[in-house]
Amino acid sequence: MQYSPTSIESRWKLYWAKNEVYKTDNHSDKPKYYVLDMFPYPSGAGLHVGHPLGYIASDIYARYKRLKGFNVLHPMGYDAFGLPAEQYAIQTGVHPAVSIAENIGRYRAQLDNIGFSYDWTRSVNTSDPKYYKWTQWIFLQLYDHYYNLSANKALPINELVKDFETFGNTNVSAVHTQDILFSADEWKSYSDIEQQRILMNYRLAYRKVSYVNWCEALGTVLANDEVKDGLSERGGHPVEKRPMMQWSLRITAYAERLLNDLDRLDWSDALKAMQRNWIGKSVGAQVFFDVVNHPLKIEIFTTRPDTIFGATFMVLAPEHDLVDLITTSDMIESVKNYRDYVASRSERDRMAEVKEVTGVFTGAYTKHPFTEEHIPIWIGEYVLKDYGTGAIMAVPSDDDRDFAFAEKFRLPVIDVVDKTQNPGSSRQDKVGKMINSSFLNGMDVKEAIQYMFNLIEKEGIGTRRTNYKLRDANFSRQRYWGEPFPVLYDQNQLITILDESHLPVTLPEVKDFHPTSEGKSPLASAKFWVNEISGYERETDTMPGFAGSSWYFLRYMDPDNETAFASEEALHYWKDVDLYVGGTEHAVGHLMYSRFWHKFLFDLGKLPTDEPFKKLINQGMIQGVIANLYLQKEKLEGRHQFVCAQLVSDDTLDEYIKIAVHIDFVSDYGTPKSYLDIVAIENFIRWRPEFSNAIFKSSTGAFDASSSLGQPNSTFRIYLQSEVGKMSKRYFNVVNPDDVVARYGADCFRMYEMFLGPIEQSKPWDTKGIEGVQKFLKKFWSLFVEDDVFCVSDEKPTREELKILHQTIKKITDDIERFSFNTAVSAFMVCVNELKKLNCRKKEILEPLVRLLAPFAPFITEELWSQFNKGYSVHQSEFPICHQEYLMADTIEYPLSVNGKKRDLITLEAGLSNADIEKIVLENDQVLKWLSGQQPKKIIIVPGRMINIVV
Ligand code: ANZ
Repeated sequence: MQYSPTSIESRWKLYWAKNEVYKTDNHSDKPKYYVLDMFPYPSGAGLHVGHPLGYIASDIYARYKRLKGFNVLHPMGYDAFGLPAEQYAIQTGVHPAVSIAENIGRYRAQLDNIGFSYDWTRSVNTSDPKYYKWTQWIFLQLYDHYYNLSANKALPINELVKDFETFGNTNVSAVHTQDILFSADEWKSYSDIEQQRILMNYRLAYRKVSYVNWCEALGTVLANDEVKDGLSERGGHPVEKRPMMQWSLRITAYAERLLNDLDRLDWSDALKAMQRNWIGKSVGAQVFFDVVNHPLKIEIFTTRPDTIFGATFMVLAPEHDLVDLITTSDMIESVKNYRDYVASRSERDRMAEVKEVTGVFTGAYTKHPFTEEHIPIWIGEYVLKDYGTGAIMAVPSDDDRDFAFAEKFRLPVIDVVDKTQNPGSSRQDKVGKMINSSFLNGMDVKEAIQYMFNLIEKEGIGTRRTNYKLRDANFSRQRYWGEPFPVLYDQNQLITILDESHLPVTLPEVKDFHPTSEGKSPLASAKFWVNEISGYERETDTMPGFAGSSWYFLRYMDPDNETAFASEEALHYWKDVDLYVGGTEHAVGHLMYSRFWHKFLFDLGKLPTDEPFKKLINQGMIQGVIANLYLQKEKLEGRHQFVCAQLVSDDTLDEYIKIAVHIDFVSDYGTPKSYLDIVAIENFIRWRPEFSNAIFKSSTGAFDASSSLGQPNSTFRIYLQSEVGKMSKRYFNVVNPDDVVARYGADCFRMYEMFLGPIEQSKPWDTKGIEGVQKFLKKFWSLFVEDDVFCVSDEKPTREELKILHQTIKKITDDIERFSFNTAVSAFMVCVNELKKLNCRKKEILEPLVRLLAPFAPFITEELWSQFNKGYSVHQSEFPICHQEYLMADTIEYPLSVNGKKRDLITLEAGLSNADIEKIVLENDQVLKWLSGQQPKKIIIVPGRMINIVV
């Protein structure tokens, strides 16, 4: 029997599948444990070696927990709706369902290749109508509920309607968008359309006109987290703000619970901080300022009411409704121009730290509520329309942005906090004593803040108010490849919601996947589908990518259920995810939306827990080496690019464009940070023909690639440099796990990925060390097999061998519990080396060792285990237990005393009985000397510590 990973792997893959070794039952006496991976979007590119990093870690843990006697749920599925398949459909006409099915096939093969212990019978695909039926169902529940603040949970909208019918809404305590007060009679007098409009203010899924991120090139609206620096994350296309009627989810209703419940989660501090910042709670007050010569009031939001005597100007968001009403005639022109300028800027640009300070004066003034002084009202882009009240009192002495504004427009600054006692404190720090502030003078800042909150409410000039940065989530996309909404509109735009019996509303076939020119989804052109139900039109938007991924972890609990998203029994058995492993890129989007949906379903009484993911680990990224060619940007008479031969020093790199090249290209033609010669240039052009018209130039002359291919000329060289960065198709640095597995075996691949470093860290892929892991596996094999024969003996192990085994069991158990897999791999290496040195072939040592390694290297261990003829899989065995007694040293050095006085040191074998020790002691020369023939009265032995002879 030879160690051949390929044949071992194919045999056991079949065996596992045939014998359903990883199938998990919903009925078990064992305690449950749920290990979840963030499911992938099955892209055309397939998996690269970076993707399985987290999957391997979670698989080790799942296997470990199974061996520890848990009933482990460890599923995998596909987040299959989304843009790339649709873009591909637009380009090629291939239906997204077809390309996705193909990609899923490839992903499945790649995952199987790595030996994951998923229960594939539970797999989900979010684009499968059997799955999205329930995504649509959850949407209907959101539509049918509102958030009641007294109950602090979601309640049926019908109950709210009943309240409206009996009391109006004056006493309703519910999260809502707009304040419109009405009595019961007024409510009853409203038309259906009016009532619908009012209820939209309360529903958890609702429609409103909102400014959305419109991306012309992609023809769709993007979520905030899909936009980076004013460009679409996918494709880097410009994004502008546009008003559109959209579905939204009222996640803001859950802001406080999403914030508070973070404390209960076993997540990293960094991740929790990201969620806290995203929610962005701030406690402040709304204060009203009268507008001079107007019956109007400006409502501002401030967290620093203590600084009110330092407010020297007001700033409104340029889009603020009052701007038109207060702007004086001489300022209309400049205000209009400024507003046009701001409309072209993204929210992110406006918030950016380093930027030019901009703004204009409206010509109007407010009256300070305490000093009655007149304060000029400006508009400025740094004040955002959608935060707080969209208006601020500016206090340049204590706020950096206000200060920059005051400096630029020469507005006065009044110091109101004496910071002299707190050297080094910044403008924003809330430390010091109040000055120039009338009745606040002498108070500490924190004291003054509280004093002002009370005073503002007492004087009736404002109210305390908590604000969140969190925004309701846009829930509409103008795309084909997403869940259709179960929503109909009649001629009056009155909404009818399809009930559960009409679900799923499936995607119709369309010929053209392009969004329509009015920015509607391709579904709008499927007229037969849109008008299928007479008298109504269907909603043609589809749901965003996060819809399907916000609850998939619940579906795995009961994936084939046709009458519910999962049975009550399954939900109560599995409860929540015990361990979730995934990338930090989902820190706010997916993880926030999933928590929101989970809490909502909990409010409905459907779930036994109100948080989905108890423990969460973010694996780092496996990076690639990006090799770049530098081509000079210069042009010759409108002709092509040059490639320069001169040495490029780091500070002249700006003049060059970088072109990522395949790493093989680099290693064949020179190492990074060197030059490529003419042969390399020719090969480069063969590989990237789009550069075949380039002129390659050196200090001595030019080389026209198109006409001179093949002419050797060693003076022409291309500059090369490398860096560590993302592994991505676009950098030509992708390593396919299939290739690594084919060469080294899946066990080696798994252990090598773990060996690369701590799981949370990012690290470059580098195959240098992989041979070390391969050697380890061969050595491990050779403990069991000599000259192709399995030769494990029944001989009793020595203390030393037992110690090596049990030390390793202890170390591996601790490491797995701490998710420290790289140190575990090293510990295995040390253990095997030591046993090899002792030439240990004993079953009592090697059999537990196989079970210990099984989570890490499932194939080789299964093969060796089969030689012990147990009749079941090693993955259905038990994890070995460390016995403390074997951990002790082999020998112990005892101080030997006579009548309490130390007379000698003796070294004894560990584990001797007291009788054995007495016998040895009484033969000791020193003892014999001190006894001088007498019999000892007593021999006191403290095991492992000391021996005393009383004479
Ligand atoms: C006066 C003041 C004095 C403020 C001072 C700060 C420091 P957080 O903590 O982030 O909630 N603000 C309010 N609404 C704004 C908007 N729509 N756009 C831009 N800025 C806005 O910040 C609250 C503070 O941010 C508020 O308190 C307000 O400025 C500003 F020494 O009021 B402050």
